[in-house]
Amino acid sequence: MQKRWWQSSVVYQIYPRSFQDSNGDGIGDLKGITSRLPYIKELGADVIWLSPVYQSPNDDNGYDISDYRAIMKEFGTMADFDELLSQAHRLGLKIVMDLVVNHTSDEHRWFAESRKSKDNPYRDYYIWREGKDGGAPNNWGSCFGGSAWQKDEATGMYYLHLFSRKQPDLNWDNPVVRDEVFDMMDWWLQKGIDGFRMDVISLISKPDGLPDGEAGPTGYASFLLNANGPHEHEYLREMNRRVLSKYDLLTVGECAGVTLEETKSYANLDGSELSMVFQFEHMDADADPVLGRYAKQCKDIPKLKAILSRWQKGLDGIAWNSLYWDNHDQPRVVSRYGDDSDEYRERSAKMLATCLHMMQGTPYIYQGEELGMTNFPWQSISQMNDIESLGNYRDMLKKGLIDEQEGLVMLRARSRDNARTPMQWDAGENAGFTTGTPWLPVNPNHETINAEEQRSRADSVFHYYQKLIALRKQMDVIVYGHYELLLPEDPDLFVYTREWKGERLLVVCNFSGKEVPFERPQAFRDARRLIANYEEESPEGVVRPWEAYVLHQQ
Ligand code: TEU
Ligand code: CA
Repeated sequence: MQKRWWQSSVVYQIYPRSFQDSNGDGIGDLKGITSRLPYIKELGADVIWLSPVYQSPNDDNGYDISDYRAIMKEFGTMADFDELLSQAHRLGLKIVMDLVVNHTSDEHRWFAESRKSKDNPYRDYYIWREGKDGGAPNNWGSCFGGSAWQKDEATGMYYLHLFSRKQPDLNWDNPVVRDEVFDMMDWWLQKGIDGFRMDVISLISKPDGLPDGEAGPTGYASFLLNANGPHEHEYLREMNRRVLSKYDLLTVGECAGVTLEETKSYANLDGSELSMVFQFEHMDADADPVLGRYAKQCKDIPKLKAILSRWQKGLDGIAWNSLYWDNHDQPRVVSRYGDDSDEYRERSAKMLATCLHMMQGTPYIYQGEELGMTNFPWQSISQMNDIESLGNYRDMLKKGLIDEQEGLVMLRARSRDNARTPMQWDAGENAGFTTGTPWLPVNPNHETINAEEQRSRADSVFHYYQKLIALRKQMDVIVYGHYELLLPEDPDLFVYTREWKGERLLVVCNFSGKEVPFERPQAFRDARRLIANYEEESPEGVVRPWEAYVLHQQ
């Protein structure tokens, strides 16, 4: 198998709005990111994924782009971007940009033209349909609540928006749209960026005839109808042929609704489409089957183990996995699957990191995950910003699926805002994120959870991530080893092995705060400890609360 650089890389995701403010306006920016590159270098990550920095009215915090070749004013200038890119490359860090081309902002000039008239040259850049029975063309719901269709007064027709009404979907069936997108991608690649994370790329080919979907109680269900459409792989292979194949890139497709089988095409090691995908099955493992992700948590460790194991074994030797718990859309994993109390927060954060980073695939670290940052203690919905959380809250309230108190409990656990509170750099004012008023409140626990404190303490979560990253750089068995799950039915222990050319690892993770019985397999009786989140060796026959360790057998 030909080895690719991104198979042994570790990616650090930055949400620019919340990473580092440099001019005191309370909003993160490019100069702030540049000032923090040495921190990322020290952690050991070698690729940075930048969430969108393009011109945007920020209806969805930059995932609604009004000019793909300009930098959002709040983030700085194109000169600031060029400086960030050259500083990153000087430090040996690669930059992967966020490509958002399933939709644009409604303030993009293409849409401003398209909505003017039915015969405008840009009309077919977007998806317009006549209404049906006095309403929307079909029953699709937006991922952000409400209908996926917006009636436009100028022509009396409806346009499709799987996300907010300010994010009209592009019509990928129009070859001119594909030309425009590929041209823009090449423009960025010519500047020297190192790849793309492709936003909801699994939704670009809509189902023929746009048929009604399963009218699930929330929009999320019908929006997923669009995943892996009839021309999906045709368009990605065209993108690969015309653009990607001319460079040596990391490309990761964010693929809502993608299956393991489909991923063997999306992320095939033959390089015909993308390097890898973000799949969502493990992210939906604790979602309510009816109310979706914005519902009471239904944590089920055997289910989580089965899903991740299926992907580990299913892609081995055929395609490539991404590995992630956190990103800007997910609640903080230490609050979701760990224990964010003072007693066990660091221990469980290290356990979760061990579980993920010892798997086959490219690991992604979301800003603050390396510190064990937690969800925010929201007191009221009015503190929140996220269009998806608030849209689903209003939708479910209106449909009588929840009451206000249930809604607050739900959003406190699941809102995307949990990932978007400012990065916690130090114990000082606003955690060192800004000298101004932060656009979203800083977590009060920054006084104890912050980068400065952890960089100075050898047994911190930060230094534990540093060790995991260093091990990946040294050991092929971590990068390429074959995966086997042990104890599939155990409700608390996640135990698996990796094997590569005679080297073997045993990875033991306790997803509970209990002491759990465990007999070490004979084959690892005299193996050495590679990394562990308890100083002392494990007592015989048990695994301690939130314990993680890895044994290495040459
Ligand atoms: O997210 C796509 C997507 O599937 C989201 O609906 C995600 O699954 C959900 O937020 C999880 O609750 C991408 C971006 O990551 C997200 O920030 C944008 O809001 C969305 O696309 C539209 O661009
Ligand atoms: Ca700023």
